[in-house]
Amino acid sequence: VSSEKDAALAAASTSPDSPTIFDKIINKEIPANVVYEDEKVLAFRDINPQAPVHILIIPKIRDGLSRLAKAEERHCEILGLLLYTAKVIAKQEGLEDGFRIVINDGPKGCQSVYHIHVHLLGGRQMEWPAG
Ligand code: D5M
Repeated sequence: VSSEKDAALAAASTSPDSPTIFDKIINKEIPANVVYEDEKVLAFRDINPQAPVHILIIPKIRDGLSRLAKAEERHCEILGLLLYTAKVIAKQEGLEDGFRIVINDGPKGCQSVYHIHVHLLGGRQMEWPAG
């Protein structure tokens, strides 16, 4: 029974339409360490950093973009803006020697929050291939 319950919980948490923790951050219901904000995009420090600089860049309106696999042509502008904002923040954070951008998609991509987000990682030497 408990595994059925776990499966149901997992399915609910990955449903494209369910609100995520990021909605609470956007609505200021829970605090976040915000490093950048404009009318379309919000960026804040990851709660579980994997590098000295680890920032998440998200659209304020999800518009069906729970994950990259759901992208449609209408999302091209916001997808470009997320990447451009990552570059702006990388400069703001002093990452002149380079940085890494990651988008995790779906269960095999290790996505845990189903509101699309770009990870900006920097401040240490990255390795390749990624795990
Ligand atoms: O990445 C989801 C990321 O979101 C993961 O690195 C932790 C981060 N996270 C989760 N909750 C919070 C809060 N409340 N503040 C800041 N960061 C948070 P994924 O690509 O989906 O695995």
